[in-house]
Amino acid sequence: MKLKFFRTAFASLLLSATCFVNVANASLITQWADSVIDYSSEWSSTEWSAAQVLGAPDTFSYGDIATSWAPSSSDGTMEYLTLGFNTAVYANGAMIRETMGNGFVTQIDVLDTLDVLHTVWSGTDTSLAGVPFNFTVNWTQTNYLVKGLKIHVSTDATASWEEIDAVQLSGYTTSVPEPTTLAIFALGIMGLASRRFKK
Ligand SMILES: [Ca+2]
Ligand SMILES: [Ca+2]
Repeated sequence: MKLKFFRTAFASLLLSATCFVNVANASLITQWADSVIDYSSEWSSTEWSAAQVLGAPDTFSYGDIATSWAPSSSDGTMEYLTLGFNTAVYANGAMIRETMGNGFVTQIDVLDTLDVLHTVWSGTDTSLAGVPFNFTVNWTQTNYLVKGLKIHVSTDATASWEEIDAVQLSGYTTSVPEPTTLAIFALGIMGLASRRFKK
């Protein structure tokens, strides 16, 4: 009886320690886009270029401002930007800073390290109009590493230009174990523990 109690307590302690280590290792990082991989169009190669979305925000007012990307057409087209990030992560969210014609994102794909695109969100972009707005989307953490984002834009969202100042990716540097994985791991530890006590 006493041994059984001790065994269970020992196993629980080990499992708690394991969970703690896993959570501690899985640090959430957020990063700004670091490179332009591809784009449908850009207003020019300097002002309103695709490269204007790189790095931290630098468009601090709402309006037609050259430090944001604008496609070559203000209406009637479907556009996209594919952006790279310095550190590949198990991604769980993105933030797109809209600074003109807000409400234009139609779909977000993540680009994995084997260059395969996966759609993680599509729907209605509910960004507030008239102010720089951080459109934030979250999804279930990917079980593969993500190195880029493809953002789909409809220029028919508003009668004005549609413009993006900056894009952020969030995710974990290590894969967070799923509950089933943890349960199997716990069973393994209990098995090991009971074998040790039987000797
Ligand atoms: Ca438009
Ligand atoms: Ca910018």
